[in-house]
Amino acid sequence: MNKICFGCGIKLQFKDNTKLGYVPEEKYEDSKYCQRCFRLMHYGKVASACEPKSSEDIIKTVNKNAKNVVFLIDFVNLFGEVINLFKNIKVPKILVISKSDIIPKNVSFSQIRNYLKVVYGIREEIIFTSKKSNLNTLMKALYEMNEVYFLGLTNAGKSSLINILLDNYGSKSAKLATSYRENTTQDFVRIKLKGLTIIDSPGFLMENFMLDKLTNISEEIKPKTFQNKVKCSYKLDDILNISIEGTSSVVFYFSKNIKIKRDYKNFQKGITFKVKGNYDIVICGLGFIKVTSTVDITISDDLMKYVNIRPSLVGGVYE
Ligand SMILES: Nc1nc2c(ncn2[C@@H]2O[C@H](COP(=O)(O)OP(=O)(O)OP(=O)(O)O)[C@@H](O)[C@H]2O)c(=O)[nH]1
Ligand SMILES: [Mg+2]
Repeated sequence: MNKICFGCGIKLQFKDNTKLGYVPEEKYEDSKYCQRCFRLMHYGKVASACEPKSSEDIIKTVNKNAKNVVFLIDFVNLFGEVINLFKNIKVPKILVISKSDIIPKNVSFSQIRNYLKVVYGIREEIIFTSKKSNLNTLMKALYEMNEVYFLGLTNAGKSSLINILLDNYGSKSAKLATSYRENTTQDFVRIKLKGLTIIDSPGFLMENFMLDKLTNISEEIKPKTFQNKVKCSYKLDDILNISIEGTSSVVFYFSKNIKIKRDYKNFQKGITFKVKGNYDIVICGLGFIKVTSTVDITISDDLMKYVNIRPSLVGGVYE
């Protein structure tokens, strides 16, 4: 009989310890988890992941098999490319803005909701949740369904949210594997929660997506504002260096672990482009920078793939 790892959804096997799903033969019968998930859950260690499922494959499977979808996006990853993944799901769906605890206090949920409707034309129900809040509202929506797929970018918090739902409304023992690394869940995992079946999914991976321990945002974002008058460069630890020319307020929305240093002498070389006032420069997976007036931005060539421009999410004209 095939056994599936409850942590990541991959088929358990004891033939090859370099492949996914490996568990030592003597442990095979009793194991619920592959060695990778066991180590991840107990020691925070993880072997490098295998070839991940492509976004197209995930969407194809879901559009073919799913009856309902809960799609998670966290606050720092609300931009066109991710919204398009949501739009490609053709079955009844709800948008969940996950990790709502990282949203700065000066940004209201209704502001974000309104923005998503006006800028991206989202008509579906939008629910804000975190590991600690608003689970009842989500649960109420889930009880209307028999079966639901949880989808979203890698690291959006799908498995964590399912674990919390299990904790609060069902079994306390079983746990899905979670981590700040990408591609923690490797395949679909079916979970029973009372009369409901939840299917955890491997996250969508984007090539242009920054993810590491430092950039993982674990608490409320505290925006940092600078008044830009002359040309300056802003160095975000060793992750990002960006030069800004023009008179504008510049507000950084990043993890508080990332230190920002302004420099008036050493400018960034690379690609220069104009950003209009009340637009955001989104650095995928990391955070975003809001400018209130038109500025010239310079960023190194190799970091350009992480950049997305969007109408300002915070305090724009959509409030
Ligand atoms: N601040 C905050 N962090 C969260 C929340 N939920 C999850 N996280 C963190 O986000 C990271 C990713 O969580 P996972 O549940 O593994 O994400 P996933 O969507 O299942 O990721 P994949 O399996 O790779 O697709 C972990 O470091 C979690 O601790 C939340 O509500 N608030
Ligand atoms: Mg997961």
